[in-house]
Formats: sequence, C-alpha cells, structure tokens
Amino acid sequence: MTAKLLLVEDMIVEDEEFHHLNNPADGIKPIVKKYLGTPNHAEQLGNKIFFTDGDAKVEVLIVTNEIIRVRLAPHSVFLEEFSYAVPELPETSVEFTLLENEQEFRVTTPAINCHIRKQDFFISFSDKNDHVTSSDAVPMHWEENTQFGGYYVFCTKTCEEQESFFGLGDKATEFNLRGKRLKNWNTDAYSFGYNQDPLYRSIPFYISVSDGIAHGIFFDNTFKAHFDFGGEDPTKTSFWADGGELQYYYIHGPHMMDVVKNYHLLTGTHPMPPLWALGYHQCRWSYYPENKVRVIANGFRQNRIPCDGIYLDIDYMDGYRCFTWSPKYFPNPKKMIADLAANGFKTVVIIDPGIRVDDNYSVFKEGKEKKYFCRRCDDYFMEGHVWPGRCQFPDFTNPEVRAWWGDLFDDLVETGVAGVWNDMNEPAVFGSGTFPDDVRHQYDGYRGSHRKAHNVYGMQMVRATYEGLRKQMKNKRPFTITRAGYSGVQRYSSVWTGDNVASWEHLKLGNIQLQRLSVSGISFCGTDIGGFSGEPDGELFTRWIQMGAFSPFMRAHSAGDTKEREPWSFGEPYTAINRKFIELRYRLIPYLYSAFWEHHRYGFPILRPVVMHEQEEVSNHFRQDEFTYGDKILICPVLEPGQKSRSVYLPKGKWFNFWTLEMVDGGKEVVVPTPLDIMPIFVKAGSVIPEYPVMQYTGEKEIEEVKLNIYYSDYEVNSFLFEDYGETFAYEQDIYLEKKFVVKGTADKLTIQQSMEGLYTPRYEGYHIKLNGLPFKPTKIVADGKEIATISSNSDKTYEFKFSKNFKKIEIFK
Ligand code: MIG
Repeated sequence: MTAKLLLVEDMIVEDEEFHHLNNPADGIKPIVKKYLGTPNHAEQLGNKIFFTDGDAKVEVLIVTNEIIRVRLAPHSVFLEEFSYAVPELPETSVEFTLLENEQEFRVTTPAINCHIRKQDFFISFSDKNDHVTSSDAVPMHWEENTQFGGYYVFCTKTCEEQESFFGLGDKATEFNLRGKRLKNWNTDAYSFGYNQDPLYRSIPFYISVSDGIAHGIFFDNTFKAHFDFGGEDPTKTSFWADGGELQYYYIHGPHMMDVVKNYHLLTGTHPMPPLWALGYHQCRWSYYPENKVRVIANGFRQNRIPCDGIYLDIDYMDGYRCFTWSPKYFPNPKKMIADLAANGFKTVVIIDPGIRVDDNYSVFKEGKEKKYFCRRCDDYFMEGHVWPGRCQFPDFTNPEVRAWWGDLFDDLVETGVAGVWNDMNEPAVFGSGTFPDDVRHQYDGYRGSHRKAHNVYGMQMVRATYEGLRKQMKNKRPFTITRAGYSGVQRYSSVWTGDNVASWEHLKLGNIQLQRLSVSGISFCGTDIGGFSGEPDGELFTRWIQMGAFSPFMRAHSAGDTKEREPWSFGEPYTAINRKFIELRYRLIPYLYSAFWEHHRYGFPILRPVVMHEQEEVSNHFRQDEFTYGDKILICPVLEPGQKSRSVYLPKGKWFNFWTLEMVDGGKEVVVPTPLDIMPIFVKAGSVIPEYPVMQYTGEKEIEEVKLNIYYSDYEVNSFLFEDYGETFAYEQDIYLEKKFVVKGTADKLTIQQSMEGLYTPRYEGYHIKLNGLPFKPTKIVADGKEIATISSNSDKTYEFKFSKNFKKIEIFK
C-alpha cells in the first residue's frame, strides 16, 4: 500500500489534474489482467517483425523455416535477450514474406504460416495445406506484479478434442499429458508419489499431436511456470509464469521426431559420453569405508557380472565438506582409485552445492573472500542447513564462480576420479525446501532474484562441473550426472530421476519418465534401478535390471537404510538373470553408442515411444509401456509381479522376436510369454545390430572382431554403426567412422551393402556375421565377388561366417 501511495504523491506533484481530489488513490485502477488489444501496425527489422496495439508490443522472430519465436512486451519494452537454454539461435537464412490483408498479418516461411489476426491479436500457426495447428483462444495477457515488479504472463491456446500432449521432462504421471495441470519449479521430491508435481527438473517444452500433425511449444521462461492441457477447460491449453517474458517458440512437425530434432537445434544435444559410461554403474548411499568399496568391486569380478562405474556418496567426504576426503574412511583415495581402475572400475564421486560455513575450510574461505556465495536482498548471506550443517551456496549463475568451481575439481581429477555426480542442486535446503525468493543472482550479468534463477541453478552447477572437468581432464570426455536441470542441461550432463521407491508402481513410472525425458531433450537418463527407498524383492529387482539394461544410463542405487542391493544380493535364480541382462547390455554397447551418435549429431532421441513411430493412430497416444531403444530394438518391460505373459504392441512392419527369432507382423498387439528370465525384445526386420563380446568392463580386452547380427527383410532397411576412440573429443575433428548398412532381401536372395565415412580406423580386422530369419537355406554366399568357403549353420536356421570389416557388398543366394 505504501508504495502505491508514494507513487500517487509523486504524481500529485507532477500532475496538476489530481490537485482537487480528496483521495488520490481512487484514481488508480485496480490491478487486473490485461489483454492485447488490436494490432494496428507491423514493422519489419531483419527477421523480426513487431506488432503493436499502441501500448504493448509483440515480436515475431523467424528462426528457421519451421521455428518461429513469439515475445510480448506489455509496455513495449522487451527484456534484454538472454537464455541459458538457447545460447545461440541457429544460423540459417530463411526466406519469408509478410502479407497484410483486411483480416490479418501473415508471415509465411517455406514450411509454415504465422497469422496475427487484426480483430483481436490472436496468433495462430498453420502448415502448407492451411491446416491450423495452433491457435490462441484468448489474446496473450499479463498482470502486473506490484511486489516484485514485472508481470505474471499468460498464453492460452485452443485445445482440440483429440489433441494429445507429450514432453515436459520427468513428470510422474501418464505419458500423455492431456487433462493435466502441471508446474515447473525444481523440487527435492524424496520418495515422490504417482502424480506428485513438481519434481526435480523443469523442461518447459511440450509436443502436441492433433489430427496426426505434431508441433511443439518451448516456453523459454525460467520462472515458476504452469501448464494446463485441457485440464481446467477441455477446449483450452494454457501456459503461464510468475515473471519474466512471455516468450515461446512454435516448432513445427509434422512428425514428433521433427519437433524433437528442432528442439535440439535450439537447446543442443548431449556430447558423446565416454564409452565406459554406457556400461553398468553400481551406486549406494554409501559404500564406505574404502574396504567396503573394494569388496563390492571384487564382488562384481567374482560373480562375473560386468560393471564399469562405482560411486562414492556423501560419506567419502570429511564432514560432508565438498572436495575433501574422510581421513578415517578413505586414508589413501589415490591408491584406492588406482586399484579400482586396474580392476576396470571408474570412480564417480558426489558433489553437492552447499559449502560448509567454516573458516578453516579452504573452499569456504576462498568463496567468502571472493564474494562467490549467494546473498539475500538486504545483502545477508543466503544460509541454510544441508548435510555439512550450516552452509552457503555458490552463485553458479555467475561465470566467474563457474570457472572457480570448475577449477576446484583439479585435486579430484588428479586423484583419479572419472566422473562427478551433482545432487541437491534444485537447490535443496533442509526444512525450508529451497532458497527464499529474495536471494539475488548474477545471472550472467542479466541479474535476477531466485524467482528467476531457481530453475537454472542446478543446470549452471553441473555446467560448471562439466566444463571444469573437461579442462582438468585435458579434453578427455568427462562423465557428469545431475538431479536438477532446465532445458539445455543435456549439453552438460546425464540425469537420473531422483529418489524413487522400490515398488512396481515406480517401475512403471520410471519407464514413463525415461521416455518422457527422452522426447524432452534429455536422452542420457536413467532411474535408480531397484528403487532408492524401500526394499525390492528379487523379482522386482530383476525386472528393473531388465528395463535398466535398455535405459540410456544404467545405474542401481539405494538409500542408506536399505539391505544390500547388488546384482547378486538376491541369490539364484536372480543373480544369473541379472548377469544375463547386464551382459546383454554390454553386448549391445556398439549399438547404443551408435544411437548416442545419432542423438548427439542429428538430435534423435535414444528412447522412442510408440507414438513417435505412429502418431497418426490416436490409440498410440495412450501407449506408454513399449518403446524402441534407438530405432531398431523394441522393448516392453514387464511391469507386474508374477506376470507369465503380456501383450506387446508392435508398430507396422516386420519384427523378429529377439529370443525365438520368430517373425511377427506389426501393426497389432501380440502376446509374449514372460518367464522371469525373459523381457519382450523385438528387432526390426532388416536391421544390422552390431555386438561386442561380453567383457567385465568396457575396454577389458581388445576387440578382435565385431559381430553383425543381420535380420532378413523383404524391404530395404538402413542401419548405422558409429566407431571412434571412445574417450576423447577427436570426433569433433571428424576422427570417427560412420558406417551405413543397407539390407534388402527377396524370396531367394539377401544383399547387404556397407559404406563408410570418416577418418577413424578401428583396430579389429573382421566381422563375424550372423544371418537371422532367412526364409531360405543359403547355398552360396558371395562377398565382394569372392565366395565364402566356411559357413556354419545352426539348428535355429541361423548362419554364421566371417569376412573383412571393409566389405562393400555381400550376397546370400538361395
Ligand atoms: O538428502 O547423498 O537423490 O541419490 O544418495 C539426500 C545422499 C541426499 C539424495 C539423492 C540420493 C543420494 C542422497 N541424496
């Protein structure tokens, strides 16, 4: 109130007109939502077009042929352009036209139209066939925020009767978001429940599919944001935020895949991970002391269960002080890590953002001297309790702080640590949950309160971690994993879904969350296998390992108060089945690595839900169990206890049951037996699936030959294999090999052609080729003009032979 009266008094001095009023506050209009009026003017500046209603301004930016950005400035003053999600707009030249007629202004690119209706400032988008894909239901609007300044900003679009919605990161609800109202505000959600919202990450990007056509909306606003997908009113879709700019990107499809690729064009992809990071990781809160870590590591080797990564949770530190080691539990970390490395294990350590207030602790002292910790609005330090006790928190939105933080990893890297796990970076604070709104942030020079920086805090922390490690590791690929994040976090880290629960419901949720993260830009993701809190029985753990073997990131983890949770902890038959699936994970590493390359280089997600394969079928909008791993292998996890069989939907085309090699026609559901040692896996006909020999860890042995599993098809199918050194950034200088296989069969012949691109030469010489599903018995195999002399035929009608890795063409004759 005071602020308002003062304002009015100022006006009295300046404005003659008010002098005769007894109560000048009567003249002030109450705060209400304001809507855009009518656009009376368009002005073009390069690829931006500005429209105004006389007071508010709207900017339409043509980013690419398929991407248009819309921004609103209530009184014509735009905020400075800056985004953590989109560091740079893609550089493409677009030819567009601006047209004006009686009804509208229309911006047309070779792919889409953006319409600005004169009558009411409604903004809509349509495709080349004038099919409207997205349209305002009310004009963009805002409400002044007297306490913090700025505005609450709102956008409301129409929602079609059969429109479906996907995306938004890791929401713990059905895959299709139709009918839901959800919030983005990074939250430490220990043991989150089904439908609990918000969770750890904020990804303000969704995909709509309506009439078989997909488009995406990326609402690049870091404030607390809300989405309603026909929940309040089935005819409306809305998104709004507590501050910042109403700024969104319309991303055209028509396929979901196009939308996701274009979202990656804006926000980036995950860099290639070190190959070992695709292996199995074992985690626990916590393995200590040192001897326990050694016992666990040896347990893997003794049980012949492959494992590449072992984690140290918070107890490795000295009083939870980041960048220190407990002298009691880990007296000689360098020796321990070296011994683990000699045994094939990479060590990953946890690092939290809270720095203990302690003048005898160098990290605190330095951060304090350099003024790197966050402060409240009145300049007090932001203090809160976390594991180390009373803590202060680096302002990771300050580039100087990020550089300092990155350099703090020099000792850990010197000690031999291969990866870093950033936890508690929502940021989480005991008791209060997170920072108060008034905490100030440098925000890369653009300034802001915690309202604006909260959702990017964790992302900037892991960015500092990743960039620091990359520098300290002299350009070897670092491995990082984070709990919190915002759009674009995939450029710096993998993620896990946080503190889940050892229940069948959470196995189901995890399956959905990973598919959702994957279509929301975060392909390198995994759940805590087995469930973080609570106790899984052997069956649940094994079913989770089976699903986890096909999660881009595979790690088992458990809370401190739970029983032993290693893949052999449940005895037989579980140990043997867990081993079988972890071995399968390792056999398929070259396939996963190739899918990763497709992600990194071309923006394909690694996990692809069924709807992404067949979006035109509305029934597929509600399928959430099965997905493909890359584009060739279809997985359907078993999600119920005691399940003897389950039905699996196969997209159209021909598929081979991975276990029986039976060929099945897709486009329908099939019933598959699911004894405990089987999870339904199908391979697309025509695929070439590369396979490594089972090893106890990646790089245990030199690869002597690569197995190519070829699946017959009577139509043409392409497959890819990516190979490189697996641990440096040489691929950025084109030191890699991208192989393409083309498989095509007829009733009496199968042809496989190979072509290659790139500068890398793998050390192995030959392929071990296995032919699956041939509809005939081969009488002759000719490779590059030479007849193959030795072919072994197996009882399951598969055939094997060896040939040079450089073959160009192999023909198999009936
Ligand atoms: O307050 O570091 O989600 O994975 O084991 C709990 C201890 C802090 C939460 C993480 C969990 C981790 C645990 N952390």
